[in-house]
Amino acid sequence: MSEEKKQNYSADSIQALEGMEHVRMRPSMYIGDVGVRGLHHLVYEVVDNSIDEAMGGHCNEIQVWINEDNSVGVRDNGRGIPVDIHKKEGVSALEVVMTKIGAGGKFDKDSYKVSGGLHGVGVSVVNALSDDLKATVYRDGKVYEQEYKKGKALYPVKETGTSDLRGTEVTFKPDPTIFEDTVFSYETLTDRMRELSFLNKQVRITITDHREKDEEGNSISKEFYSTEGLKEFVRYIDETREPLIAEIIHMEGERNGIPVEVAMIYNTSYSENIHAYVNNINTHEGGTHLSGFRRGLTATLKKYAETSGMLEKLKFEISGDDFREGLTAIISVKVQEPQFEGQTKTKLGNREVTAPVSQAVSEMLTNYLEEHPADAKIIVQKVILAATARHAATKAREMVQRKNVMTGSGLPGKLSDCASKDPVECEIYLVEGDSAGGTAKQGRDRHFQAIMPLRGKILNVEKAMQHKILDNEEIKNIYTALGVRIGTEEDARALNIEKLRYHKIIIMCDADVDGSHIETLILTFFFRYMFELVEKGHVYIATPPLYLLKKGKDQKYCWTDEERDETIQEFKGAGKEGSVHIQRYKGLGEMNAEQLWSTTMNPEFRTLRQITIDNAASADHTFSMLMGDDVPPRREFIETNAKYAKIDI
Ligand code: 0RA
Repeated sequence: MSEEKKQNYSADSIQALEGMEHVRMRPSMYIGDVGVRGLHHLVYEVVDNSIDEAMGGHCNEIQVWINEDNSVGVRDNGRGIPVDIHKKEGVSALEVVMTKIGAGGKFDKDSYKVSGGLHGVGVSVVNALSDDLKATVYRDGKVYEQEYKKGKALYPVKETGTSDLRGTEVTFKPDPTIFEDTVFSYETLTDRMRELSFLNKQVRITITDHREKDEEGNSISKEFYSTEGLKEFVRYIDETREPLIAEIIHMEGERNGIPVEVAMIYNTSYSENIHAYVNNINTHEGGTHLSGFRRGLTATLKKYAETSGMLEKLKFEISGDDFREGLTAIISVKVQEPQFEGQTKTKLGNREVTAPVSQAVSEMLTNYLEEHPADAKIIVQKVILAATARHAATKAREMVQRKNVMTGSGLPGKLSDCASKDPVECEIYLVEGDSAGGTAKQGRDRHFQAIMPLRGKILNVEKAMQHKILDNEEIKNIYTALGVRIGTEEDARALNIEKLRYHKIIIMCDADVDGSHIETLILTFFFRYMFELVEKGHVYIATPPLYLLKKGKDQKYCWTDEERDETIQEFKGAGKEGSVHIQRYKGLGEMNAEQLWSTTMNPEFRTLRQITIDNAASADHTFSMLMGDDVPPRREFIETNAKYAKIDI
């Protein structure tokens, strides 16, 4: 920092400036990462402030928009950030909020502040990481504004006019020297806004993308408004599943000063879909609130089943899992000082939260069971069926486990393992079909690339019971090859990930409709049973080329239709006689080993699509739709996405 700058700031401002410098030096400490995730986190941070304002009852509309230059605007109709001079700092409160790390809302004792992003860092962090940011406040009949560059105010807050409006508007453009990529995804933001509208009912949230126009020339846009909150959230997630009971079970209230809201339903599927939120953040790793939910659910249902005498003939114990088969549930708690633990800091640690959630669930469920005896019976029957199936599954699991212990000699016969034993450098290709598997085996670098062919269609795990899944030859092979354990009885998705034998798991399918269906089946399996691998970024999709273009001695692989058309022009432009020969690759089998290696497997030239989970609840909805019985919505999805031919979950 130069002497000159120092002179212009008070001691506190110097600290503030250093805070802002620190954010720019170590952005990941504040926003997690500087990739696509971190980029979108900036928007969530700004929106969270408006959500806070809504939760305090001061605002009911939030607008978010992406501009053509990839800057993003967020506007609410709240009270507006105060602009009067902050006593201690000697500058406008707005400037303090915008430029001082950790200042956000500290001087606002009245508002109900529990939100504030995963890292709870505040809008000043967004400012520090933006090339340009502009804040506009509509308050007391006036309009005020201030602009910043890389977090530094360009001028003191100024009054720019009069207005009857109320609220705050922030527009910012992320700094491209900090972020790997500064292009916002409309889909990612849309998923989050939908989720926020369910979690904060009766707030109108709109998202608009000015980069994309519809047929009439209007920017594409979506509006979310939820009257019933979590109840509607459950209905949305289970849209294409068949309900087992008449109504969504729902409760909302406060226990020991902790606001708790829960909504749940049983459906005819066999998967467990519980999404637990703390202060609007999806806590993937669970924690005390989830334990409270499970405890309340198990205790209440068990008691009911025992009292009703329905368990008399059952010869074995019912386990926790059995109560959650075919269950879709959302839990949302608001915690004043959340302790986030776990590897991705998405596990709630606060002990005091378990009992209130457990009590709330018990009361809610007890009431429902008493008022709906027919549904109660159906639920208990489903639990008994799950327990019976699990009993069979335990045997299947033991079989696979035993095989796992023998690892080395016990690897699947179909696996062509690699020479290296260092998981960090090792990759496994899960290849559609034996023949393509053979080609991949010839083409690979056997030092670090393992190949395992998968035969035919892999089981649709959305529609099969657990013991069937664990009995499936292909699925057993995947577990054994990867070296991970099949989940424990308490948690079907808990893997011993430290035993993972390959840090890259690459799904390689034909570039046709069947191939993309198989890809989706495999992804569904990973999402439901090996979530941790997806979450930690171990799962990838290989991208074989779609075309090989030849003219004379020139040849070029193309991955998209646009690329193909450009190459045709390029080849024609070269002026040589003769026509361009176009080969469309329909399957991996049409390539020889060398071609497959150079286009799709050689790390120097290949493109791998890493599968990431932006939004678990939205992915849940997508997978149940893609893999469920409901054919029309599936068709619509595949058609609307055919253009991009990609599946991001
Ligand atoms: C502190 C005090 C007051 C409003 C806010 C913060 C506020 C912050 C944000 C951020 C985005 N939108 C916002 N809206 C309001 C107002 C206190 C008062 O008027 O008495």
